[in-house]
Order: sequence, then structure tokens, then C-alpha cells
Amino acid sequence: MTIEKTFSIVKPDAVKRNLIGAIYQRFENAGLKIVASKMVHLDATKAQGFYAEHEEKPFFNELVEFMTSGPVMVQVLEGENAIYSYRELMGKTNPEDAACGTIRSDFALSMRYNSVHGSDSPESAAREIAYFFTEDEICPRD
Ligand code: IDP
Repeated sequence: MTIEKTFSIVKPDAVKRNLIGAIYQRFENAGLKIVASKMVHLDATKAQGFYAEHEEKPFFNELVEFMTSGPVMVQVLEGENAIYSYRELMGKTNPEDAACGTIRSDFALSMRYNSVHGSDSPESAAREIAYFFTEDEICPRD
């Protein structure tokens, strides 16, 4: 059994539609514990740094514009194989391809406005958690 931490964002489209509680419920129902959480309104520099790997992509500027368009919830989730299991819970990037019952299938509006982010590897999880949280903001849970 590998207990991991992963990084998650409830994106502006979901916060605007008052879906924070519904999405947090999905995390908890799936056995993922919230061990850190806060609301932030990203500025362009913070969003560009977060998505630096996509800098050359045609959708980069619109992605940054979207991610700075309103507050987001950022959280650290902990659980067994949390990185993979949260990616499965989110569903594919494009909600049209996301499996039934996934967060993106149920809540996302489009490929861009897709409601949630989740780390895709242990390296990304470590980088992304540290990008938003200090060690002492992460609370150990039983
Ligand atoms: P992921 O969030 O499923 O890991 P990535 O490929 O890392 O997907 O893309 C990051 C984010 O950029 C997506 O979640 C989505 O909001 C946005 N995005 C990705 N591809 C496109 C696209 O082709 N058009 C518009 N937005 C996109």
C-alpha cells in the first residue's frame, strides 16, 4: 500500500458555479483525504509558472486567462495511490472523452473549462504542492 500526496485545483469555472462542495465530496467519497486547502486568485505570473510546461502550446494564453478569471481552490489530497486514483476520478482532459461518473464528465464545460486539475506524476505532485503550500500548511491526518 503506497500512501501518496497529490495536488488538486478546483478551477474558476467550477468555483463560479458553486461546485466546491460537490467536488470535495467526490474526493472524500473516493477515499482521498484533504490535508491542505485554500482559496486563491492567481495572477498571470503565478498561473504562467504553474503551467510553464505548456508555454509553447497554442492554448497557453487562453489557459492563463481562464485560470486567472476568478478564485480557485487549491488542495493537497492524500490516499492510497493518490496520484493515479485522483487522475482516474477526474477523467480525461476533454469531458467528451471522460468516463461516466468522473468529475470532468459530470461537471466540466469543455476541454478548457474542465473544472479540476490533478498532478500527473510523483515529480509534478512534489513540484505543484511546493508551488502553493509550505510544509507547515499540510496537516497530517489519521
Ligand atoms: P490535464 O489537466 O488533463 O493534465 P493538460 O494537457 O496538462 O491536461 O492541459 C492543461 C490544461 O490546459 C487542461 O486541463 C485544460 O484546461 C487546458 N487545455 C488542454 N488542452 C487544451 C486545448 O486543446 N484547448 C483548450 N484548453 C486546453
